[in-house]
Amino acid sequence: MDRVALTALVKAAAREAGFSRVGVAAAHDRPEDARHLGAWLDAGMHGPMAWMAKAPERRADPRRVVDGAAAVIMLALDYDSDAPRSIDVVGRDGASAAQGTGWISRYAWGDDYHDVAEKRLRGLTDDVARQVPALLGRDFDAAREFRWMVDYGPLLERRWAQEAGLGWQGKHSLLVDPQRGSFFFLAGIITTLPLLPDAAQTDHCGSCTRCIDACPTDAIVRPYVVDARRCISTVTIETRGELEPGVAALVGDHVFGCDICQDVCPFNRFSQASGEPAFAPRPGSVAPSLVDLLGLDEDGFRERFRRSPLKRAKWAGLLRNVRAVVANQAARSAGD
Ligand code: B12
Ligand code: SF4
Ligand code: SF4
Repeated sequence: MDRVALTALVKAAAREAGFSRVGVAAAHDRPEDARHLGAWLDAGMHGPMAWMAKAPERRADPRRVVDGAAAVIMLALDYDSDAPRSIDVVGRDGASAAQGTGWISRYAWGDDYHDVAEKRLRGLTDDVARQVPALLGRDFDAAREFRWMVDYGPLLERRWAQEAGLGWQGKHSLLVDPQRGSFFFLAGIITTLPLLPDAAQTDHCGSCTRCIDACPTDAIVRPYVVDARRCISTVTIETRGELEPGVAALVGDHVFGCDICQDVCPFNRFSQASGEPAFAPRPGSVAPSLVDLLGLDEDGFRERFRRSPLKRAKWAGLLRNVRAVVANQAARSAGD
């Protein structure tokens, strides 16, 4: 079989489907990752995300997920825009906070990336399933031989993406492309196709510690290790029910997600607007007015955040976060 032609076909189909970049890693066990993930889980760093603890050994070995897996195809989907960075708009320590304004993470300004990526993954799968049998000289059972996932599947996406050459895992734990920074999503496909692997990307963080120093909650407890319990992203998106007063104070001006560790990263100076219409900021998403958000009833929330990542927080969760931000800003002005 012509592995070069097979790999070229899959990569062309990925670009055709609308992914920004594609890379391939060979499927194998990564025992060190399994150990690190085990230590993270044992320390309880996954916080409220109990689903992360389900069958962790599968995340570090794709052959446990797909029988006969030979390769992992990793895909990037850029989402940056020309809109300002959070650190230039809302306060980090309260010093320059714009009163009455909150922050929604830039990944959440447009359509939900799960929907966008899944649609493209379906297109890519159909395309490959149509073309590949001629090269393989046999039938191709896409349902069994091509398992795709975005986020919730059993795959340490950033580790496999680093091995597939799409970037390196920075000290904030996110994947950074040396030319484009880190504002991109990932998706992965575990496949039986014997694709040719790309060269892994190497670490370019060097002695930099900007993300660690800038994190307002000290969630990056060691280089490459994020304690999700302390991360504003977890608190504002994944935590259900009311926030403990100490935790509510941690969110600062963030009503949904957090961009600080990425905004300070020098590699995001090279980041460019993706031009992807699905991720273009919807009106009112960049630095939204807290009064407007507080005024939303449940129907208004559904209407404004239809097909948006904010639906994950639900109306009650978003309003809880907005109330926390209002209280944080009131406490700051009282201290002025
Ligand atoms: C759970 C999760 C979260 C959790 C936990 C975050 C985390 N760092 O693990 C929370 C809710 C906090 C979160 C937040 C965010 N997330 Co998130 N998240 C995930 C998810 C579903 C799983 C991540 C995971 O496996 N964590 C487990 C830990 C143990 O894995 P790890 O950090 O990679 O750990 C490895 C290394 O650190 C290494 N390691 C450990 N110790 C040591 C020590 C040394 C010395 C070394 C070298 C290595 C090392 O080994 C570990 C195992 O391999 C992935 C999707 C996926 N399936 O992979 C998305 C994902 C990572 N998230 C994503 C995004 C965009 C975000 C946010 C930016 C969203 C936002 N703006 O609010 C923030 C960023 C916060 C941050 N700094 O991480 C993107 C990242 C894209 C990219 N360019 O990297 C992903 C890939 C989703 C996607 N499909 O696009 N997320
Ligand atoms: S997303 Fe925010 S809270 Fe989470 S690690 Fe990065 S800077 Fe810290
Ligand atoms: S801010 Fe510095 S340490 Fe953090 S990911 Fe970027 S280059 Fe690496």
